[in-house]
Amino acid sequence: MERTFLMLKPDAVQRNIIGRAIDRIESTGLKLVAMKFIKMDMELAEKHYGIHKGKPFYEELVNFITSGPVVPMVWEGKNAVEYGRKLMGKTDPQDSAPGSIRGDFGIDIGRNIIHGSDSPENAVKEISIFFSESELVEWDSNRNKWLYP
Ligand code: DAT
Ligand code: MG
Repeated sequence: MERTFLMLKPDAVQRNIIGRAIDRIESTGLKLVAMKFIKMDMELAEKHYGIHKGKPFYEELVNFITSGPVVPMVWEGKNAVEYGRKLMGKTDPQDSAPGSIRGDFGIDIGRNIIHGSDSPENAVKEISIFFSESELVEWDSNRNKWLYP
């Protein structure tokens, strides 16, 4: 089973979208492994978004992500990284299909509700930035036998 890192951004928290976004993720069959409610500081933001340093939107991005609380999460399941990206939609909500989180709740690329890992390698990195090994909860979901043959 694969793990992905998903994080609700400050706009999702401020607009009271936390519950509805998590409902979509949880309903698919992905299993929650870890979750926090935190305000990121600039050091954490620069670690998380370091790969975008130098891009024209970088300053706005790190200022935005530190502007209020976020909900970092780890979810586990079949093909979790790619499936997570599908649930989120495209980077720009304007390009995101209706039914996706960004497509249904966003309108501007600079306020796109949710972050999600783009590869299994980056998922491992991002999970380790936000969570210690002991915060990743091992548990058996009783619904798994109805989700997987
Ligand atoms: P994603 O979040 O879909 O993985 P990304 O990693 O390319 O997209 O960029 C990280 C975030 O930066 C993205 O969620 C929103 C912001 N961003 C990306 N491209 C942008 C652009 N052209 N203008 C403004 N913000 C942008
Ligand atoms: Mg990305």
